Amino acid sequence: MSDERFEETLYPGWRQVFAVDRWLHRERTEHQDLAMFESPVFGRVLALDGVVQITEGDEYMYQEMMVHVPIVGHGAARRVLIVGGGDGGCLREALKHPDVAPTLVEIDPSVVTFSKTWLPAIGKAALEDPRSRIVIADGVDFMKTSAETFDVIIIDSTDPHGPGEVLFTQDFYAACHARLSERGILVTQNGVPFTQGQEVTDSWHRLRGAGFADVTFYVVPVPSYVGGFMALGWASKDPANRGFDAGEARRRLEGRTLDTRYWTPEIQTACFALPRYVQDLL
Ligand code: AG3
Repeated sequence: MSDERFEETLYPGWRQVFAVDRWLHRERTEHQDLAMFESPVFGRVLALDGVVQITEGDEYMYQEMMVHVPIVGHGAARRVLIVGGGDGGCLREALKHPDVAPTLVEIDPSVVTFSKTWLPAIGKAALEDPRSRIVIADGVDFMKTSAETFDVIIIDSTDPHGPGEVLFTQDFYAACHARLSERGILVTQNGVPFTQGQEVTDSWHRLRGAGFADVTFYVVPVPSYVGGFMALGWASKDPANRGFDAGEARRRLEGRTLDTRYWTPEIQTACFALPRYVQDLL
């Protein structure tokens, strides 16, 4: 092991430090600082503006929950939009549903290019799959100018600092609401409630303000995100998109088993059970 280190700079008073076996790429793109390295515990890691976005070791936990919970919740999703997620991981999960036609809208083409080169195991095949439509564009512009409708919209963003900030506004949530079909579902990356509770509270108010009938959060542990426990925002036009049991989740897959390492039909329902301190943020 070399003495190289990568220090995450998300919180002024709390640091996580990775030993770096090898630097793979580092660049200041037009939009953000991009760092890729190989670490002993997590394998390859992508950080944007000093914040870990994805690691080979634990990426499945986050990506599977961002994607399968809304798709299974909807039950008949065809048109799925992913905003951000240029690494292709969420796209890969969406493609596990044979009827889904996924569109990915990513603002930073460097994230797509360098993820294909340095994190091929995560999303290269998905990013090159003929079923995937990749659009390099600003997510807000796309949402406001597109005339398309989607059954599920997944906001796979960075935290609300820098380029990701606009993706946490009520205005943007309202634009998503307008692009969703009748029973549509929006899910959002909403931070770590222990350290970023205000983000959960703010998003809850804004998602409700944007007109969704059912707004809550669901949770997933992600070891490489400092604090370890993520809240994902859930905003749905139809309250019946959640609250069903594991048997119903199985029936919706019509005998297919999703090839997953975190998601299970039981977790589809269990993930909506919120610890008291998270409930208190709403
Ligand atoms: N984007 C979510 C990164 C969130 C990091 N935030 C944090 N640790 N508070 C991941 C992109 C993967 N497709």
